[in-house]
Amino acid sequence: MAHSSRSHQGGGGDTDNLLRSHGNYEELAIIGTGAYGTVYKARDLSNDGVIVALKKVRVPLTDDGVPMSTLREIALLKHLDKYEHQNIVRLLDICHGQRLERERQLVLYLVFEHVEQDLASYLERVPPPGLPIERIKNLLKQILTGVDFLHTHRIVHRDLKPQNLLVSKDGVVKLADFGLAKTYDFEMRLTSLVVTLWYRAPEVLLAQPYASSVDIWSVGCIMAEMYRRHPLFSGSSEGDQLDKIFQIIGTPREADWPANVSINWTSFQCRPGTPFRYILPEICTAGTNLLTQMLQFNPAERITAGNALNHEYFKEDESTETS
Ligand code: 0RS
Repeated sequence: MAHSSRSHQGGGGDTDNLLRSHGNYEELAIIGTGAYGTVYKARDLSNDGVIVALKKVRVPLTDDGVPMSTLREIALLKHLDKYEHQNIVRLLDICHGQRLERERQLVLYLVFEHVEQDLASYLERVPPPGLPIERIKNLLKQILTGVDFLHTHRIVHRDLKPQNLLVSKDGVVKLADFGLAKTYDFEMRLTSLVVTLWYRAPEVLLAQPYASSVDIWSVGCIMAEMYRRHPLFSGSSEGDQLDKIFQIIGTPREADWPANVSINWTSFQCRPGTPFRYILPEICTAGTNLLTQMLQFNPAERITAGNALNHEYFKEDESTETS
């Protein structure tokens, strides 16, 4: 059973069919702590001391053991990894740690390839006058390629931001922090960690149902940030975040305001918006057009990742020479 690559498809109802009991990892440093748990830089002692990213997550146990939803998420992560997509961080292993019977929790170790840098520190280190336009385009294309892959497999990341977009030393962008443990919003509220609202789509801020279009909103915010080297919308609360969004994209019409939301449309000033070319003086016409299609208030009007990749913005460099 342990040798069958498809063993995780079988419905054993227990993690032992799915996971090795433990690996041999030496934790070197904490990379980050968040709602997801803790990510360590670690050494794989059973594999030549290779450096890995070790993510410790706690999953709740039910009377029947590990929840079916968790098993499905693990199977999905393992399935996705088989594609070896260049813009998705590799999942090397999943092991289980101790069962905390009293706390009704199981500790899982997700072992990922370690990537040197995140996009946030990459952008911070860019000297003035900022990234060359061609580099912005290349990074954006890679991000959209990764997002399109996730969406094709019906995964919504929900929390794309420069901190979980990793950049390898060869300049390859890899999406991290998706899948497992995204369902533990309950725990998230218990930990008093500050989560950034800056890349959140309006419908998420308004606690509306969401779809893959929330990721496109985040990519739009990240695109603008690559030009500006500052966040586009740096709100300090849900209301403040929406207000900052409307200063740029304009306040939506009352007819576009979703029903049954706790924040009233009337609590926002009516703003005309600010053209992107004032905020991003370097951006070209095609870039403005693409960004506008990503930052639509109405999620149904937002461009998809696949269509964004076919946008003229990515085809432009030849045509600009003919001026
Ligand atoms: C100052 C806040 C920032 O190799 C990094 C890696 C890094 C990884 C890696 C690989 C696979 C993850 C990380 C991962 C898993 C949740 C995650 C959440 C955020 C980011 C990655 C996650 N502090 C310093 C720079 N920084 C982010 C925190 C870095 C730098 C290098 N290599 N993660 N994060 N999955 N789960």
